[in-house]
Amino acid sequence: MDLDELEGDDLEDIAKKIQNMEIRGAAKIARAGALALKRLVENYDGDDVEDLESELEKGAKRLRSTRPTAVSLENAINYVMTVESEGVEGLKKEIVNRASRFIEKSLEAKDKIAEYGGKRITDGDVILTHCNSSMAIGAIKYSWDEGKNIEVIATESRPKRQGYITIKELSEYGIPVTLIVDSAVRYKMRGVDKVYVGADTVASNGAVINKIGTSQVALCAHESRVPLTVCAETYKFSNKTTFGELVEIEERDPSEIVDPADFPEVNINNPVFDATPSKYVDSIITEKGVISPDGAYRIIKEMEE
Ligand code: RUB
Repeated sequence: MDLDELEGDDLEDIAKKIQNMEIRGAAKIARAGALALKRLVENYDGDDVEDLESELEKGAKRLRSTRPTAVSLENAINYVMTVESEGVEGLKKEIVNRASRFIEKSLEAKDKIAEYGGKRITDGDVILTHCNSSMAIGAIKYSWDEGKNIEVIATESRPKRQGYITIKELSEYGIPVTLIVDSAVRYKMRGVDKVYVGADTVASNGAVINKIGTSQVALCAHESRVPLTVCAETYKFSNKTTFGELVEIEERDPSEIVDPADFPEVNINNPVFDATPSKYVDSIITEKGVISPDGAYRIIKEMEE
């Protein structure tokens, strides 16, 4: 679902769509979070600035509760809420401007990452991707547009099968794409030249938090000496991890895997993200340039300035 399909939605409508994954992918949920705050102030018809500030805090809290792993959402909210205006009208205007600016910056970052990531793909490459990352797909499409003859292997990405979105998007673009189940990754890795994935969060130690299974893909890539590239905007880098906070891994409902009623005696776990240590990451493509995972701390410090 794209942002232009959220016409008429208020903050709560958008929060629900993020939570139930109608809106998904770390970049899109960040932009949707910014849009939700914009909608909140646009819909506010009171004249009490303290009341508006408290509504904004409540709205931000609600948005933060939807998908806890993606720091992109947290950073989007913080960006929009960093305001100085005092009156109701000034505050509303500033929130609207900052939300629009965040959305714009996010889309600009996507274009830059597509370009930098696309240039690093070479003619004849077979690229494996996991889940559905708009940033990784942007880079793949860029290389295709440059006339490179590439092929993509896409994992199914259980349990929600975001791989179906990836294969639909790439095949409609004309790019040859093969779907595999997640457990076929190691078997297929021998024929792969590069792995391209996205990220929900990048930690200060360069670890990358992305869709569950990414760390297994990374291990297989490492074993076969296939470089793993992460496409991630700088607002996916987590300042909090610098100070020792761990990234919360979202656990979703077991019914996304099977009907728990069919297995009443069994625990069913559905963690939906995992962390890939930096040693398995070759490079991270940001809108500011291509960095090694060791550069994550510097990016975070630059963001603070
Ligand atoms: C999506 C996922 C994506 C990242 C990056 O998980 O793990 O790889 O969010 O996506 P989910 P993007 O489907 O659970 O949201 O590059 O589009 O930000």
